[in-house]
Amino acid sequence: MERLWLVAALAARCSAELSAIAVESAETLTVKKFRARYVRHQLPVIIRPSLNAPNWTHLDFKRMCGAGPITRYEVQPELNQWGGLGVGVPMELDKMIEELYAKNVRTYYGFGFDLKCGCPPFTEKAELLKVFEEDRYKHSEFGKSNWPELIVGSRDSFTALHVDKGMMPFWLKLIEGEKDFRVVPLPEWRGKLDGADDAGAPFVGGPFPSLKAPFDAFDDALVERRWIQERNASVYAGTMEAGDWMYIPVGAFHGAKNNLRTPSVSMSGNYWDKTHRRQILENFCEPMVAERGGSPLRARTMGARGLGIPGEAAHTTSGFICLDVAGVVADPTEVTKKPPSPATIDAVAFSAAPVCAEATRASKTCLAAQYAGRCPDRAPPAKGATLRAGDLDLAGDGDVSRQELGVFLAQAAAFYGALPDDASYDDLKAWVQAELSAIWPPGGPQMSHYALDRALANRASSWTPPAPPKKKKAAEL
Ligand SMILES: O=C(O)CCC(=O)C(=O)O
Repeated sequence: MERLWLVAALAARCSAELSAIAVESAETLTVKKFRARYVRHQLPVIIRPSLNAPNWTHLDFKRMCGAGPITRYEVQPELNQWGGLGVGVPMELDKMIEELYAKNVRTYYGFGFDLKCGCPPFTEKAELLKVFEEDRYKHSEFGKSNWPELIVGSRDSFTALHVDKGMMPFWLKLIEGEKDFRVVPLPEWRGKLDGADDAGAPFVGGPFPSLKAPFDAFDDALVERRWIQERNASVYAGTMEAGDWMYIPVGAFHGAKNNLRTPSVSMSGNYWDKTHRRQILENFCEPMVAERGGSPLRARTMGARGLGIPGEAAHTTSGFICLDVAGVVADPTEVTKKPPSPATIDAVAFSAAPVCAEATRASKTCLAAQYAGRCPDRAPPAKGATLRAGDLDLAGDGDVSRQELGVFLAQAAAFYGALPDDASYDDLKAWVQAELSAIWPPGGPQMSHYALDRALANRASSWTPPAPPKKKKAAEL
């Protein structure tokens, strides 16, 4: 009996190891297989293309993209901020690349360089992997505008484990260098590493997960003992070579460490497509509504403004992203054309039919000089403009898009009591889309502020509160 126990204990010990992140060939992994094996099971995967893919280096980026803006962070895990990084300092990309490749540089990370606007010579040639092409996030007024972004990291720099805003899935292509990834998928950490009543649990759970205290996820012996053996969680590890792509599923904790010998250059983007919709709604949006408490309709539609937090033009809220994911403010004209395949980043970023014809997020956020000749000239968005309650122009760029009007209508449904307090995202979608189509039909031309005011005033007269539930007759009681 004792011997049996010993064998079982030894087996448990041996199995308390990191799990390997699967590696798939880009040539054989179809979109269908990718969705069935990885998206559905919320598992990470490394996708490796054939050797004849173009070989870009940091020198190409220095030459092609020049002095565009990037933000430099020092790796400071002790601060326990997002990704274990300190305060960001604005820099020029070519200077940052020079600095990273010099000797004895500190552990720096550069984030946020907008490849779409800042580096057309690259995006016109670089292809986006087929499995990420149906991205809907790039159409959102409320997500990050710098899609895809260039990330550069010094030797031995790393990002501490974190979950991306709104639990958004994430892809990253390593262009130069080598990266080790550690990933804890959502089904592996929830209930095991985030216990609300468990003081020893390493993660804060819920819709806005984070590390409770700094923890070195690259110390494999520590992870194997504290998380895998003691808490029975599966933690995934994998090494990316130059050219590889990484997929990080909805709500997964992830972090990466750059090689000791060489700095790294990568491009990445948050994204979601129809196969992630339900996962985001169930794991992020609905728990966020529950956590905010009070009226579910207000929690679904208010964003920062309804909660009395002063909004900023540059500030985007997760609540607005949920309205987009749920299809409440989605514009059907933006998903009409699929890019030809294999598609360059440029073709994908500018694939929506009205991109150049009308104001859309991509054309609005690119500085006129950078996109001269392709899209209408536009002034850059006003920085730091403060939103007032009632403003429609959430992005603060001088235009009102159908998505922004959609948010306003969703909020009006709550203010005017046009929908019951417990209206679901689907109820909101039906009401907002009907109102949107009446005011500004899909594909219709940009409306002036005056025309919008008039149309809204007209519709508002029909926004009557739903009838209160009928009182039961005495006999029924
Ligand atoms: O390259 C890295 O360190 C990973 C970056 C990352 O995880 C992110 O941007 O969310």
